[in-house]
Amino acid sequence: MRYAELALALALAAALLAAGPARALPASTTDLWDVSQGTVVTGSTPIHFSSDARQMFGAVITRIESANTVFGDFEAAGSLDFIEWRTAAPVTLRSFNLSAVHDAAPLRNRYYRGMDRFSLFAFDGTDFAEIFSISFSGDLYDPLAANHPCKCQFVLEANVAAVTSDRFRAEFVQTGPPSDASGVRIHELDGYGTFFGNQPIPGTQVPEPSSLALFGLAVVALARGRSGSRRPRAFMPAGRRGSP
Ligand SMILES: [Ca+2]
Repeated sequence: MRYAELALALALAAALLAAGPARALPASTTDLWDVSQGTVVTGSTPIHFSSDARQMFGAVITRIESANTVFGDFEAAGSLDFIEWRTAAPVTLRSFNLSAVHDAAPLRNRYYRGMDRFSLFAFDGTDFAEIFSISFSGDLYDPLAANHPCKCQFVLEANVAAVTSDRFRAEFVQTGPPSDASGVRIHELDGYGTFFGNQPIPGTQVPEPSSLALFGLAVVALARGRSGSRRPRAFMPAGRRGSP
């Protein structure tokens, strides 16, 4: 492959990566926040009897919701649930993966164990400082089933500015009205010491799509210039890697 073609291929790959293809990152049992690494839960709002607060950090304690942490029911829509945890030693966090699951169609939807907002905090020695927050509207739970066939699972991979702490907190805002299935259900919350390569890194410049397009045009112009009067060979971009 000629230099100009290689550069163009790299530009196309960068554009595809910037688009953030959907994928489902499996829950980890070796991440920074997993109970296998010594993490302990230090506090939370009430947890549903069918689950345990530690299960969103990899523990398997109860049998009914054996892989999930479910917050208490009969709270008003918009109520806030939280959980706080401590790691065995300070860790430097650079990314996390959140997996949440609400009850499935056709009888249920996001108003049953779904959430409108997720926020993440790290203790800075004085208080819990917010390091990430995202609000959802409409069907946040994978309506196209890109990550899960039940169309009810949401997986969020995100990078955060590197932060070192041994105490963390997460908050979840409940979507549905009070019922016996209104408490938010979290499958897993994993923390990592490395950045996800397919997500923007806070504090770094992300090329605008228009910039990428201009860069691509420049590369094409360079390729034509280097090839002289010869007709440029057709370029077939590689298949979109990483897509489900
Ligand atoms: Ca885990």
